[in-house]
Amino acid sequence: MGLAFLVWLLTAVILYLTARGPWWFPAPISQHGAEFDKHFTTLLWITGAIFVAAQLLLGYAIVRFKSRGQYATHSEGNNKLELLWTSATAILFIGFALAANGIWASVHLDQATEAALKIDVLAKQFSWNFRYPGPDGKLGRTDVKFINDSTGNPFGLDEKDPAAKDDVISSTIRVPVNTLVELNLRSRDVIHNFFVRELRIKQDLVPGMTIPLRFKAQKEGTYEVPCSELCGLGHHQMRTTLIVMSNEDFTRWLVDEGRKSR
Ligand SMILES: [Cu+2]
Repeated sequence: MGLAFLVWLLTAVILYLTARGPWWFPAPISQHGAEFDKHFTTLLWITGAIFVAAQLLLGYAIVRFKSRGQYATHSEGNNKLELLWTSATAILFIGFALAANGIWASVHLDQATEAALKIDVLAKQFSWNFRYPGPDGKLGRTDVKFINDSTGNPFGLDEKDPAAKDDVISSTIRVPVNTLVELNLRSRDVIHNFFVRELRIKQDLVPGMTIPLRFKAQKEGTYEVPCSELCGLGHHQMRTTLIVMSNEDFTRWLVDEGRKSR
């Protein structure tokens, strides 16, 4: 009886901490972030109900089949039951995956239906660099042979290209609120990861690949962007901020920065 009570008590404590615990996700700031959360909550309710039922039954089994001095009997198992719970688990998990597929695809696969603000993202040990097209709307030409961190040219911008002159390079990422943004993620050395909790976005940056990532931030504010792939000794320092600004503030910032870079 004592053991069964302990199992039930632990279940009650877990339920209480889940319902009242102070640790939870920060509020989402994007459309698909809210959808992800809805899916997660549904999933948690279903798996939570199964968990509680299993713990209640476990306690019941302890009480009901407590050793009363008899010998245990050998069981060959029950094929029908095995088949039932294996297929039920499989259907549940495949169902969960299919239900979330649409949200995942809208972030990673859907073509943009509206004009997106394009930002080049370059990760390297151990910093982030963001590049904006500037007032002309065009990203300038780059070449690896121009890459020079000491002169502030991590992207390798070709100074001779007129389109490159007004490109804005920043170590923080600033975006206008309620605007579709398309990042092109690249890495110069090893795998890094672009992670913004409030956007519910997490994407690897893989050397040799340009990976597009779209999002629309719906709330102004400052959010942390920690590199989320162990990338070397300085990994812990590799963090920056995402600043979601009003449209006017963003335009002003871009024009100001564009002037500075010329
Ligand atoms: Cu990194």
